[in-house]
Amino acid sequence: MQLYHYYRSSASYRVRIALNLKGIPWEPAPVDLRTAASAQRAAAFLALNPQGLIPVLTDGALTLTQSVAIIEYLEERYPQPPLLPGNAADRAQIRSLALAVACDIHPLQNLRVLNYLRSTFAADENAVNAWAGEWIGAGFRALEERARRLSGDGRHMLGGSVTLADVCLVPQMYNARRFKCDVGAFPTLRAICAHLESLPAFARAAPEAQPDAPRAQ
Ligand SMILES: N[C@@H](CCC(=O)N[C@@H](CS)C(=O)NCC(=O)O)C(=O)O
Repeated sequence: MQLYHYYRSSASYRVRIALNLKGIPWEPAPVDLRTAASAQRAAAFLALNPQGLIPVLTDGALTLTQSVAIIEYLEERYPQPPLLPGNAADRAQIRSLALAVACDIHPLQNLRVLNYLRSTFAADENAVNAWAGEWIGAGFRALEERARRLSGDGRHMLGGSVTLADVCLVPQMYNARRFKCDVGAFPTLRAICAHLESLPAFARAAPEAQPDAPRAQ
């Protein structure tokens, strides 16, 4: 399998975590999102994903977009370890936690949204960080409360094993730190992330562990 990704794309980070957790070998295909390259808008990439967004997973002749759909494909093809465990109600809760990140929090800090704020509303970096912090904060306040109720051990969003909800949380916490969001009010989410980030599958998926990440001089 080949994953078109960028080291600090949080949607890509989700898929890297899922691939690693399931022990699926994958080949990285870096797509440079920085303005000078804007490789996501090159014709060759748009042929893969007309949305001009990463991640894209190819598996033989199959091309898939949308990180959550990709992870559910992996879940069906490689059921162990399950990222959607339990009964129908558990799986609905897991999806609800994951989609709170993927549908409601993350899209508001996507590169094209932030670039629009910069170009159309002359937002400087402080304004961009304030925008991101507002929406991450609103989303995390609700997730903090839900994790307090649903986590079985204070180390996972729901129950006591890694699920799709955890796979989505960790990259979003990375984004929160990147945009200098104050995460002090979210002790449950921070404790869950501290545990997950210590797991090899998560550590190997981290932005700084990717070959396309800038190396310290
Ligand atoms: N809902 C999509 C979101 C994908 C997405 O927004 N990807 C970002 C990187 S995290 C991207 O490619 N941005 C490029 C741009 O905004 O031009 C998913 O979960 O895969």
